[in-house]
Amino acid sequence: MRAGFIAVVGRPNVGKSTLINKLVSEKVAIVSNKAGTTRENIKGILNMAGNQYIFIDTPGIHKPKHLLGEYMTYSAIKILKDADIILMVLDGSQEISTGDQFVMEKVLEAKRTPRILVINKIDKLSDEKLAEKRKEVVEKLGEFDGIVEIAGEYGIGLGKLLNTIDPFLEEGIQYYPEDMYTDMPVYRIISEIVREKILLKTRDEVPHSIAIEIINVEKRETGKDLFNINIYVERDSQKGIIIGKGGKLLKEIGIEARREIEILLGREIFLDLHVKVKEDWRKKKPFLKELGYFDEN
Ligand SMILES: Nc1nc2c(ncn2[C@@H]2O[C@H](COP(=O)(O)OP(=O)(O)O)[C@@H](O)[C@H]2O)c(=O)[nH]1
Ligand SMILES: [Mg+2]
Repeated sequence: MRAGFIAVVGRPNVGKSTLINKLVSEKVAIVSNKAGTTRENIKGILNMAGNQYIFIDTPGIHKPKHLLGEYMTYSAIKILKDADIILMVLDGSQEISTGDQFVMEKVLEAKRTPRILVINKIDKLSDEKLAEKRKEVVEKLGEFDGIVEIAGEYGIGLGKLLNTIDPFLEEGIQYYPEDMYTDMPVYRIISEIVREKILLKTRDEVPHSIAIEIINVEKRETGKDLFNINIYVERDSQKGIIIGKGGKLLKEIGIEARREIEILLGREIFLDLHVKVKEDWRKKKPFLKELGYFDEN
């Protein structure tokens, strides 16, 4: 067996989580068009042709505005030191920005780690634009051990990406059993599914202000288990938005989340969602700790 830990980093929204889900053919990380969707490092494991690829999805590297943001950027940067291979992902349909250059600075700090640049979303690019992009990459970011063009969402270029990673895998190692595709505990995945359904239905500051906590699960010998879940927001007004007129939006969120959780668990459940206000929770250390969004370092 050959294996390696592959850190997948980049600015928010470039398509890191979409790529990893596609690579492992399972939804390990939630995806939305909102920056800040991924809040912690998540492993997606792919076993193929005697190779074990352990992809580590990371929060987008950005300038933090609160303690949660600090934790997110810190998590992404920290993993760069431990990875065997770094994939830096760009949104090919956008100009290379100071944000991408900031990510690159961090990548360069892991001096000896092989680094591969992934130009994503090429479905949005003409051939001419793509050629320009290749030039721009070398001018604005510097040298890589490989450059691969993909459209993660459509599974384009993934074989080429794996081939580019292969030479850097380490011989004689298997880190995880072959039937394991993530290290995320199932309750964490359930919380993330609920959060995703809210992200997809809200905008502005609301998506960033949400936290999910499973309060308890009532196991029932006969019938369906009951999941009691709290949705935290930062303001009263946000609570109103999530509940919606006559409770309409919260009901929709509940139905969509429940369907997906039932597929994950392979059985039917009851889902009881409650919206609670915790003022400015993203700035509060004890609450961040409780949610698992904290690292003493
Ligand atoms: N057109 C296009 N959109 C993509 C592609 N990959 C991801 N996206 C979209 O980009 C947005 C951000 O994706 P996500 O995976 O959450 O980005 P992340 O923040 O880097 O993890 C979502 O709306 C995706 O549907 C792609 O290959 N092509
Ligand atoms: Mg993500």
